Amino acid sequence: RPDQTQRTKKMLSNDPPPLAPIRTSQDWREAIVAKLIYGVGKNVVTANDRDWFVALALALRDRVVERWIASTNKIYERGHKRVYYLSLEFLIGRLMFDTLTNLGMVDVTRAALAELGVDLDRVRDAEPDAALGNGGLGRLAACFMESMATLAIPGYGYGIRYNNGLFKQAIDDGRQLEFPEDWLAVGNPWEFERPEVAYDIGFGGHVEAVRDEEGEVRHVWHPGEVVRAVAYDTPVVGWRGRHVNSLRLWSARAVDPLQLETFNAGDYVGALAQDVRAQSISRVLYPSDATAAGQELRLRQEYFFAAASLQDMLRRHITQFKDLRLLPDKVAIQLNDTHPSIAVAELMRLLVDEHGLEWAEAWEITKGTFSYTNHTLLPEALETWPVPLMERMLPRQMQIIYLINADHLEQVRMLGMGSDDKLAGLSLIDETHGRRVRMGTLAFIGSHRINGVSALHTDLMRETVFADLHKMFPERITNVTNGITFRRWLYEANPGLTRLLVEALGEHVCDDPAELVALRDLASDAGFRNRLIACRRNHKIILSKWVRDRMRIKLDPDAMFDIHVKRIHEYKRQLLNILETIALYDAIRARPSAGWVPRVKIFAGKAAASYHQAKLIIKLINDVAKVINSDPTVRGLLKVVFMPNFNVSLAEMIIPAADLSEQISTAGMEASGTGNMKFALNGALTIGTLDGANVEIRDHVGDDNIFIFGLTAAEVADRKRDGWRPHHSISASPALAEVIDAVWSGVFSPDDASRFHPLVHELRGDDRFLVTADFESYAQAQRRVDRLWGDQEAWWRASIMNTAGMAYFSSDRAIGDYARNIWRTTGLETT
Ligand code: B1H
Repeated sequence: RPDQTQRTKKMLSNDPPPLAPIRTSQDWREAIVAKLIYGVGKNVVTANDRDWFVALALALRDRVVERWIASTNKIYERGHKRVYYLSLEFLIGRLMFDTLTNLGMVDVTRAALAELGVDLDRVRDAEPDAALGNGGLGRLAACFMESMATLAIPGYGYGIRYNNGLFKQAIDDGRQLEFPEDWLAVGNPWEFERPEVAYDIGFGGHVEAVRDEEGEVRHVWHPGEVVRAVAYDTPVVGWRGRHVNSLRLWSARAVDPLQLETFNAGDYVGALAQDVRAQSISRVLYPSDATAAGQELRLRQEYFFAAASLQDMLRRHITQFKDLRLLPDKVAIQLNDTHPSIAVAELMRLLVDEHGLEWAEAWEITKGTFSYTNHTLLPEALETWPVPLMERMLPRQMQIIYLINADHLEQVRMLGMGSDDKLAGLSLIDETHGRRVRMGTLAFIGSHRINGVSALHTDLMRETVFADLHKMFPERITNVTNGITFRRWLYEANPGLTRLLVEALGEHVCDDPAELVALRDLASDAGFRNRLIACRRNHKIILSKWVRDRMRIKLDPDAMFDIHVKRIHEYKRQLLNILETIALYDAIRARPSAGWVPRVKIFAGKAAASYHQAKLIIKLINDVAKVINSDPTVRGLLKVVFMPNFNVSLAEMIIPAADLSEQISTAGMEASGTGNMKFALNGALTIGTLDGANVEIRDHVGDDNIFIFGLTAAEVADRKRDGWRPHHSISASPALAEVIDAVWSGVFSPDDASRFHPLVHELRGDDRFLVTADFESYAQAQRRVDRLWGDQEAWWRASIMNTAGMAYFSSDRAIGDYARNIWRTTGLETT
């Protein structure tokens, strides 16, 4: 009875058997307890916080799965275009409150657990952070996944399921120590292993040219090594649970994990060696941020996940649409920086070698399908791979890159840009320091759109790194300013502020942040202000407790919380902040009763393990903290704290407690920044340079409500062109000169006077990040901050204007921009 089966299948696929609806906390409590017993194997008496976390996650996942299957079916049935977001990083953090919030189940869950004597906040803390990313780039990918689900855009994230995410940072005697992170140690209840979704990925070997029956040459790649990629899927729930997308992460293993003959011969380690080598690909996240990782294993990671993802999406496309020429209509692939850009060569290989398409047609399909986001112009972050390494590891892909380059350089000549120096700069092969493949150029010419991540950064892309490519393809570069998901960074991190916003503006503000502008009418409303103050104070107390319990430092919640949290990097200039902190310390000691604004300076962030200068900056901050925090003359006026192990969950606690947000990178170097948006959304005032998205934040919150200082990007470029020397800046600022002398002579390192000489050498020598040039302007901006703090009414008016102006920085807006201008698609209709 074929029709009958078809009908039954259809009925079931459209209508997955519904779970009992959750109407009351009792229903929900029973569902959770059932998971605790049958999913975790514990009872309510023996369960610990982690058991409750797993039980709740499994119960929630059931509620998500129905919607997930329905969403997936709908994508298929509508024949809708799919968006694939390829990223080596997804810095997700915890998922429990994302899911609860987006399903509207926070309150019912709190009540259900309370009936069992269990505290939801403790269960929340039992979830480990999924830290599969370094910093802004990885967190952006996570925000984008949530927004694609919210906008019901059929979006699939593809990445690597690292066993060990970003290292754990401990601070010992003021120094960073790194420990492996182990987020999977307690199991991951959100994911589904898909052992049946597995692809074989080749490496090395040789290429054979064979002639087919028609006399055409075909290229067959015979890899020397094959590694298997296995899929793990995590559902991503959008706001109000209307749509659910998939994050598919690949895990690596050997095709034959156990060499039985070797084992039987007694070589037990050798018998497993292939599996160890294969698994090393998905073992650990490279901990570099805004620098290229540059190791052979990293290239293996990049190819492994790009190749697996392409095979997966081509299989899905061919099953549904049969015709690869439809790829650009039905598939958009977004490359998150150059890290997945080997996919351009790999797609060409699949289309030409495996599916027999003509080269020219394959190239049009490739360009029509890919687009590429650039996240940094820092030269040390632009990926290039040595040609000999590529030839050895990916021989066919390297041939294809040469062929792409030949066509590309031919086009350069046709456009009359073929002078020798131009050709050398535009070539896919950089010949200046050994022969290396320029992955940025590959991503650029293989894409129909290339975007920067803020207006300034996109302008600089056109003027600097991609100037010649921009001349060749003047329509290709476009801007999509970054955004953040308000669900996590406002509703979940700051429920108090969210409640105030809902009471003031109506529930609808949660669905359409554009309505936040109406808050401007309340900027001078005393009642609203006082409730905001209470909410901020509450978060400052929570943060103070954390610092007291873990660091034994007492903070005054009535002091200004001045916060600088992000990766530690010279261009982000934590050094500028701590130098100005020392100057402030000197000034307070000189005139202790001059009416200083009490401040708490909070720092947090990780340095790449091999980045010595950044690690020394961490040590300096900690050494300065030790001196200042134990000096009775500044007690109650100044404290310095370096919070260890900054991560997504810590950010969720810190950001709502901030009065002042430090965004002080050297202009032209921070492509966008997204922390800047999170702070401003939560009502912190920004002290910042005209860099990255700070420029647009100023435009949206108004000049009077942000503290801008320092050289502009153009001025920085001028200084560098004219042969910048820090000498004049240092001698023009007695305060700065004194601070640098103090650091040099060991005032903060009496046990090792020369400890910070490398930092001072840099400041007095090249000062590549223009710390000394901006010092005075920064110090003056800090005194403007003090003055505004002195007028609390004015301060809180500015704070409200910040929250009110942030709608533009929602990742829903950013994803809307990508969908319209780059992916050429829309969301599915949801009801
Ligand atoms: C950003 C990176 C990055 N830009 C190389 N570049 C990496 C580069 O492992 N690597 O090799 C890892 C990360 N990350 C950041 O992206 C920018 O610095 C921020 O300004 C920006 O906000 C963020 C998101 O666009």
